[in-house]
Amino acid sequence: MSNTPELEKKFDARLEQNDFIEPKDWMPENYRKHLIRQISQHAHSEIVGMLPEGNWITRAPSLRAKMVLLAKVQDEGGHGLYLYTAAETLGTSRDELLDALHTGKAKYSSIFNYPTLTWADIGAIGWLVDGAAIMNQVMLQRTSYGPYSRAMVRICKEESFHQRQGYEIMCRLSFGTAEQKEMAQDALNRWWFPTMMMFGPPDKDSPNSEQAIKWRIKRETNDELRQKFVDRTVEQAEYLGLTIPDKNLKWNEAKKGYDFTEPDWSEFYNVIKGNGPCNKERLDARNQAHKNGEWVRAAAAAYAKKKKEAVAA
Ligand code: BYC
Repeated sequence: MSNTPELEKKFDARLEQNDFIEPKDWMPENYRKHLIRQISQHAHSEIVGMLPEGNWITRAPSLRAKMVLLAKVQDEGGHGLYLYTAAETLGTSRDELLDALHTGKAKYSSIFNYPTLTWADIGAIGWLVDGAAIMNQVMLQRTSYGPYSRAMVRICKEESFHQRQGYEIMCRLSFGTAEQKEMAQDALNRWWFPTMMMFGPPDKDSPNSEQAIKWRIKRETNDELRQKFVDRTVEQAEYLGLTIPDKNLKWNEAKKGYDFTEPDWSEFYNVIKGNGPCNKERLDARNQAHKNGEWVRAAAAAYAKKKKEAVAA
């Protein structure tokens, strides 16, 4: 068996060549742990992310809007599935991962701890939240771990439909009555800064970024992605005739990007510690859903056992 420094050297050389690392390949223990943390948090975000939007399925303003929203929320359940499966290839189990979510040990995206008060929030989530998610996930298609990268390729295709679904709602409202436009503006006002937090803390305060970039898990930093998101979104807001709630937003010719106000990072840390407006509601809903699904898991396990016995007989 080769010794660890030798294996590490080979591993680094493969990263250098942009090779994918696959489940049965040797990898440093901390690389494996880093990936389990990030991929599982991502999976949790997908399934917790179903809750704020699920809140509006029964109240969607038309049959078409209801069908589109249902499809979107269902896709998110599928994204959770791909990601949990990718995490399992690293030697953890679905039960362990879900337990960490249900007991509040694992994080999920801060954004899903805010409430969806009006239909315009469904538009703002699709436009801004999915827009931010895509910005981050496009880079993750080139992440160094094969199963995560392949999950991301598929997820990104579906996310672009989600972003358009949201922008379509924002178009309808912004070009509708004065009251509808006001609803759209109100949603933008409430979702703007929480969306900016999705990219994570500023690079100088991000404990995981440097190593993630070295391992080619992340290809761009939190600040780089946040800047790209702002630059892309300003024009979309202008088209809608809506105002981004930031007085400092200004084109900076030297950096060829916008200057903008940072979100309130104390609010971010408070939310990820469990004290956001909906943290308790979200965890309670996930725990209840897991409990309600117990008979399905038991039935599936019994069926699998019977099938195995039949094959063996
Ligand atoms: N919320 O060192 P850092 C979606 C944590 S979209 C909560 O920069 P990293 C969806 C971070 O975990 C959202 N926690 O970390 C969209 C770390 O704590 P731990 C999901 C956050 O990992 C629509 C600490 O803060 N997308 O799914 O280098 C509908 C320090 O941060 C957040 C992904 O998960 C946050 N916003 O960078 C439905 C993408 N930001 O773990 C669903 C994959 C930071 O050390 N993930 N933290 O205790 C990533 O790209 C990276 O993990 C992050 C953070 C950019 C999120």
